[in-house]
Amino acid sequence: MTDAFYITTPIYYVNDNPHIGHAYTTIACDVIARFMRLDGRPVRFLTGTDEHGQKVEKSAQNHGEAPQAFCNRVSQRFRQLAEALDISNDDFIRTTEDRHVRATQAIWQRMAEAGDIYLGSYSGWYAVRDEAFYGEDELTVDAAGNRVAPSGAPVEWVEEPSYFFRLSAWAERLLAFYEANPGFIAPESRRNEVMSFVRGGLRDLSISRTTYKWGVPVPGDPDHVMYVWLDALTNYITAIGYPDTDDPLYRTFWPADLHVIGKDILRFHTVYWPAFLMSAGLEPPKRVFAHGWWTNEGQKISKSLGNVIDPFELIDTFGLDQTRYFLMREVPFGNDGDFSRRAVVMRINGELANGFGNLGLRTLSFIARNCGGSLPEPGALAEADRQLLAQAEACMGGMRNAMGRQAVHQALQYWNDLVSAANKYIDDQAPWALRKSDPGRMGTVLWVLADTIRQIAILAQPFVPAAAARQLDQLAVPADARGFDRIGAAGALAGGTALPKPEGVFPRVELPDEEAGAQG
Ligand code: ME8
Repeated sequence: MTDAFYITTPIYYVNDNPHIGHAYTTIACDVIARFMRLDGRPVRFLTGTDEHGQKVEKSAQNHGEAPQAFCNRVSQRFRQLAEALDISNDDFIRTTEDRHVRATQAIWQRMAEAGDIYLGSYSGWYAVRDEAFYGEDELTVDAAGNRVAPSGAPVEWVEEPSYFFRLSAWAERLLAFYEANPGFIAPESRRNEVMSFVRGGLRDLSISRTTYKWGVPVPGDPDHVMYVWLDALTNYITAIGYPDTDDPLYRTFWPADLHVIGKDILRFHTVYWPAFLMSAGLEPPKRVFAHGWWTNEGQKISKSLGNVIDPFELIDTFGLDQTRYFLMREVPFGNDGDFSRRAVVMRINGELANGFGNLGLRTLSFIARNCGGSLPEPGALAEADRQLLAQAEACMGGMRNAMGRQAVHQALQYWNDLVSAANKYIDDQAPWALRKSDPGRMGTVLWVLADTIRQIAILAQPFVPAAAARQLDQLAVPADARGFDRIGAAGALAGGTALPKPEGVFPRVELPDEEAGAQG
């Protein structure tokens, strides 16, 4: 099936509770997955938790819990987050599941059979927080005089027997792969970053550890556990049936269409992962998109600063659709962004309440009051009517193109332009003035508006699923007529349809007084 679409989030470490960064990546993937489904594509959407490695083991110890019990508990929080965000994932993978241990040992064996794994000993720097090895030349010294990784994570010296993956032998093949697949790494700036890193030469990669136990045992040498990143990356194929490459899911969905990740884990996904796969005789994914990082009111988010944003609290404060919309709209996908409560309120009031919400409410209330609660029959269309309806159809094309490039913010820009055009159309056509002078024309204007709102709501579904559904309910659009194939004349509303009592779908929100005062 050529139009099948497989999209994944990173699997999240269970060392700590979910925060806004996790919610962001997951929402972005959900928006893209919903979009593709509405566009008629068979979609597989995967998320889950990364449960092995030293970082998780230490965290379990700090909590005084056995590692598996600890993982069960924190993994459950990530599931709850997915539910609270109304995420439409098809599967939720945990790396401590049997299916995953099998897949990870199988890929190891394929890589070993290919001659890419050898036993040696590692001595060098390791950052537990990043679960990453670093060369001396990559380290810097922090304000307190300690050596730190480029991410700022503390490093420790490690010396132990280790299996290695012959990554050095893959540099040329990786570069050839990037050249042949210009869309593999996005955005473009990230592609350049990765290519220059690989051009600089690659060292062989340590892929097993002997100084802790919380991992997948290396086949044939249980003194070693696998490096957590080899284990973690393999989740993307475990979940579609690997090592059974004849599994219908594997056959339909591999290679993955899109791994969405944060910019912090680019190297693992665009250097190690395709090399592991090619070594094992498997195809690399089609695309890896790295998004940026959020700061909180201008400050880096960190536990020590105490400014971690709890996504559950955001949903309670602003509402789920509002939170989803803000995160997707505020920042061009791929760039860093700043979270501020004031900015959330401005987006909600400006675009959701005054823009989309008000458009539906003013149109449908007018119909309820003046047309006996049913949709008027349209007469002949005027130029302005045709223009607005044409813009709705063009909006679909623009959004499809943008979403295909993960330009999520741009898709929402097209959508907002359509909302603005519809609001302007009401003011220009002034149906209230036509009520006495030309009721036939008034009916046509209201029908054009209602059918435009229908299309706006259909297009809004991936982003604000609950509010879009309420708006479509108010237009009496049946559940099976809400796909993107109904954009344009194919789904046009029938005149005479009885409409339910209109209600607003997005109330305005206010900042608590002291915050508004302090900042305004
Ligand atoms: O890295 N802004 O897991 P993790 C935006 N287990 N996104 C952020 C963010 C921020 N401030 N902080 C985190 C891991 N993220 C590995 C992945 S995949 C095979 C294994 C998001 O729990 C972003 O998507 O540290 C980042 O890539 C992810 O959380 C890291 O989550």
